[in-house]
Amino acid sequence: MSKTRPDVDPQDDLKVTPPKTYAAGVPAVAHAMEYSLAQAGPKRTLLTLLSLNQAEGIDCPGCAWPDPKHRHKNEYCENGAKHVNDEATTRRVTREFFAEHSVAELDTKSDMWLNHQGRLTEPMVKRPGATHYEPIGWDDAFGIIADELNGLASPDEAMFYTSGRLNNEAAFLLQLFARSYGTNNLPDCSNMCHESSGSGLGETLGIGKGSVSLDDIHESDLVFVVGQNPGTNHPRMLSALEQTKRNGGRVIAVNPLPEAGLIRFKNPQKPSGVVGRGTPIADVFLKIRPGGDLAFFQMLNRLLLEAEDAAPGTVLDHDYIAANTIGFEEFAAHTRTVTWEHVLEATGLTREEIEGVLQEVLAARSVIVCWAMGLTQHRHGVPTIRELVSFLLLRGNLGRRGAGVCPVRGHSNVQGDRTMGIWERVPDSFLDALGREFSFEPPRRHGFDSVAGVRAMRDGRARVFVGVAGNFVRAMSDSDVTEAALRSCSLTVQISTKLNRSHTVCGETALILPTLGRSDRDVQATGEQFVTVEDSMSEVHQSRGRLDPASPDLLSEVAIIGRLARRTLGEGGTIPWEDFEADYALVRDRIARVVPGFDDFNARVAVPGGFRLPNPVNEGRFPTPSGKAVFTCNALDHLDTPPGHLVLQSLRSHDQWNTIPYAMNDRYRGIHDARRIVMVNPDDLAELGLADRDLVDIVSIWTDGSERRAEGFRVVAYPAARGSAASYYPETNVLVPLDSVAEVSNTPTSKGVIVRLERVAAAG
Ligand SMILES: Nc1nc2c(c(=O)[nH]1)N[C@H]1C(S)=C(S)[C@@H](COP(=O)(O)OP(=O)(O)OC[C@H]3O[C@@H](n4cnc5c(=O)[nH]c(N)nc54)[C@H](O)[C@@H]3O)O[C@H]1N2
Ligand SMILES: Nc1nc2c(c(=O)[nH]1)N[C@H]1C(S)=C(S)[C@@H](COP(=O)(O)OP(=O)(O)OC[C@H]3O[C@@H](n4cnc5c(=O)[nH]c(N)nc54)[C@H](O)[C@@H]3O)O[C@H]1N2
Ligand code: SF4
Ligand SMILES: [Mo]
Repeated sequence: MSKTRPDVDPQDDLKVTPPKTYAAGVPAVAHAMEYSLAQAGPKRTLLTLLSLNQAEGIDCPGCAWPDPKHRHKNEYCENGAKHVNDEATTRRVTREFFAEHSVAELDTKSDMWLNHQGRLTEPMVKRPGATHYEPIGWDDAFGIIADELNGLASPDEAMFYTSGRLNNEAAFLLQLFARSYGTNNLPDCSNMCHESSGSGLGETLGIGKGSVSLDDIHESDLVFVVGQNPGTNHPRMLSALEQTKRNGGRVIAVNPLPEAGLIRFKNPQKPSGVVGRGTPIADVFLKIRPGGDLAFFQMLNRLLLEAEDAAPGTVLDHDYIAANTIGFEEFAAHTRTVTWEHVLEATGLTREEIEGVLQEVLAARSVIVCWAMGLTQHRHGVPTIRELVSFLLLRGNLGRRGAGVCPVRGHSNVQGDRTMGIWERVPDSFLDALGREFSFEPPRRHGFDSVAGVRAMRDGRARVFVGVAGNFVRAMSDSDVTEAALRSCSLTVQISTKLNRSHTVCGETALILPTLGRSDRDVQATGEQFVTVEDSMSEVHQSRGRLDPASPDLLSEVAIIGRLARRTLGEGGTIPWEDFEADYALVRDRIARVVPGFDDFNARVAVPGGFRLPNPVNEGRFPTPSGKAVFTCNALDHLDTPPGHLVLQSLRSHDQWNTIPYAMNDRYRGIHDARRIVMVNPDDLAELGLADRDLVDIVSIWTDGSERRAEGFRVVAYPAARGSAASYYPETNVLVPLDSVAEVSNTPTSKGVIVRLERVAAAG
C-alpha cells in the first residue's frame, strides 16, 4: 500500500488553472531564475549559467538533447537552469544533520524535502542495528564494501546500478570493476527508460541508437513527435522544431494529453518569443488512447500499401526496399490483415484523422519519428518501435537527410553509459576487447537488469547493492516490493550528490558516498580534469566543472570506483586504477582501444564540440545477422480495459527531475500546490460517477488477481484522451506490479497500468 509521507501533498492546497497553450516565453526565464537563485545564490547561478552547454563548460545534466553547432550565449532552457542549480545549491547535509535525524525519521520525509536539504558532504555509515547514520573515513568505507564483496558466495550476489548521470570515464571504470570482480550485474536506468528502443531498433536496424542529427530535424519535411512531452522534458527540442517549421517542415504530435509545448513555443532567446505569439508547433495533433500507437502505425502501413496498390510505383521506395531490407512480403501480407475496427478501438482516433496523416506522409519527401517514454513503457513498446521502423523503411526514410529514427534520450549520458559497456547483456565482442586490453577473462553469463535485480534481492539471491548516480528505490516499479528487497540486503551503498529515498531504505549496513557533481571542479594529481558524455544524437564532447566543490571531503566518481576496485581486487593487478584516478586521459586511451568508434579519443574530444560517433544506418549498413534492415510482423495488441477502469500513465510534472520533485507545481498543465492528483477526461468522470476534485484511491489490478493501492489522490477533470488517466511518478510506482513489463525489453509498464478509482470522501 502506498505510503503517504506526512509532508507530501497537502491536497487541499490544490489549485487548478486552465492548461497552458504555449511553452517557455518569459515565465520560463522567471521560474528558472527564481529556483536557481534560491538554491545556489547569485554568484554560483551566474557561474553555472554562463558555462552551461558552452564548448569548454558544463554539459547540462538535464537531458540528452544535443547542443546546436552555433551556440548562443544562453544555450540552456528553464529546466536545464533548474537542474544545474539544484546541484550547485549552497545548502549542505552535514554530520550534524544525520545526528539530528534518525533514518526512520528521514524515511517519513517527502522526496522533495530530502532533496532540498542540499549537497552531501562526507561519507556516512549506518551500521547494523543502528538508528542513525554516522561519519566514516573513506578508507574504512571502502574496507566495509570490499569485505562484503569478497565474502559473498558468488560475485553474482552483488549488483551495480547506475543512472545516465554518470560520465563516460566513470562508467567505463565501473563496468571494468564489476567484470574484473566477476559479474555482469550492471542494471541501469535504461532498463526502465529507452530499453524498448534499444531492443526494437537493435532487432530491425542492428543498432539501438537514433540515426538523425539536429540538422536532419531542421531540414525534415515531416517530424512525428510521439509519446513525448518536449516542453518539459527536452525543452530545447522546441527550438529545433521551430527551425523545422521555419524551413517549411510540418509536425505531427501524437499524445493522450494536449501538452503545451506541442501546441505553441515562445522562444525566450528571441525577441519575437518574448513579445510575440510564438510559433505553433504541431500542425496535426492526435489525441491517442495510451497504448494505441502500435495500431496507429500498423494502419498507416496498411494505408501506404493500399496507396501503392492504387498508384503502383509512386508510394513505396521499391529500390530501397529491395537493396536494404528483408521480410517485406510477409510484413505486407500481415499488415493487410489490420482492421479499422481494431485500430479505431485501440487508438480512440477517427478514420478521417488517420487518413489525414497518410496525406501528410505522402506529401513529405523526408520523415523523422521522434519518441520517448509514451512508447517505450508499454507492454508492447518493442513491437511499436519495430512497427515505426517498418513505417520509415517503406518510403526509404532512413539514412538520408531529414529522415530517420530519433529516440529522444532522458539522462544526459544515458546513451554514453551503454556505449561504455554499462549493460547486463553486452555483446561478446565488447567482452573480448575488454579482456584483451586488461588481460583478464570477463564473465560471460548475462547479469540482472533492474527488474531481475529486484527479484534476486527479494529472493535472497543478491545481497549487496551498489547504486551510482540514481535513486533506484523510487525509480523502480512496485515500490513496496522494491523497498523490501533493498532492506533485505546485507549492504547497500549509494554514490550520490544529494539525499534521496535510496538513503533511507537501507540494507543491514548502509553507506552514503558523496561525490562531485557535473558542475564541480575536478582536480586530481596531474591537474584539473574534464569528463566526456554522449548525447541523444551520438555527439561525444567534454564537460568541465567550474564551481568550488560542495565540500573538501568529496571524491570524484572515477576516484571512488578506482579506490573501491583497488581495495576489493587488491593492489598490483593488470589495471592501473591509481594512474586512471590521477589522469582521466589515460582512461580515455583505454576506451579508445576497447570501444568501437573512439579511435584517437583524446585528440578528437579536445576539439570544441567534440565529434559524432558513426551510425552504420547512415552509411547504408545494417549490422543485423542478415546485414539488412528487417520488416517485422507484429501481433495486434492494445490495452483492453474492463468496464469501469482506465489506463493510467505515470509521468513527470514540469517541476521535477525524475524521482525528485523540485516544487509542487505543474505549470503547463495548470496544476498548482499538489502532486497527489489524477487527471481524467470529464466525460469519463461522468460515466464513472465521479466529480472534479473528488478524493480517490487509485487501485491497480494484476493478472493474478492481486491489487495495489495508492491512497488519497484528488481527481482533476482534464482534456485527456478518453479512457485514460495520468498521475505523477514516483508516487504511483507502487501501482506497477514488478512482473508487469514490456515484452523483450523487460521495462516496467509505467505508462499502461489498468486501474479503477475508488472514491474515499465527498468532494471538498
Ligand atoms: N524537466 C525534466 N526533464 C527530463 C526529465 C525530468 O524528469 N524532468 N527526465 C529525463 C528522462 S530520464 C527521460 S526518460 C525523459 C522523459 O521524457 P518524456 O517521455 O517526455 O517524459 P514523461 O513525463 O514520462 O512523458 C511521457 C509523454 O508521453 C505521453 N504518453 C503517455 N502514454 C502514451 C501513449 O501510449 N502514447 C503516446 N503517443 N503518448 C503517450 C504522455 O502524455 C507524456 O506527454 O525526460 C528527460 N528530461
Ligand atoms: N512510474 C514511473 N517510473 C519511472 C519512470 C516513469 O516515467 N514512470 N521513468 C523511468 C526513467 S525514464 C528513469 S531514467 C528512471 C530514473 O531513475 P534514476 O536515474 O535512478 O533516478 P534520478 O531521479 O535520476 O536520480 C536522482 C539522484 O541522482 C543523484 N545524482 C544526481 N547527479 C549526480 C551525479 O552527478 N553523480 C552522482 N553520483 N549522483 C548524482 C542524486 O543523489 C539524486 O538524488 O526512473 C524510471 N521510473
Ligand atoms: S534541453 Fe535538456 S540538455 Fe538542453 S538545456 Fe534544457 S535540460 Fe539541459
Ligand atoms: Mo529516463
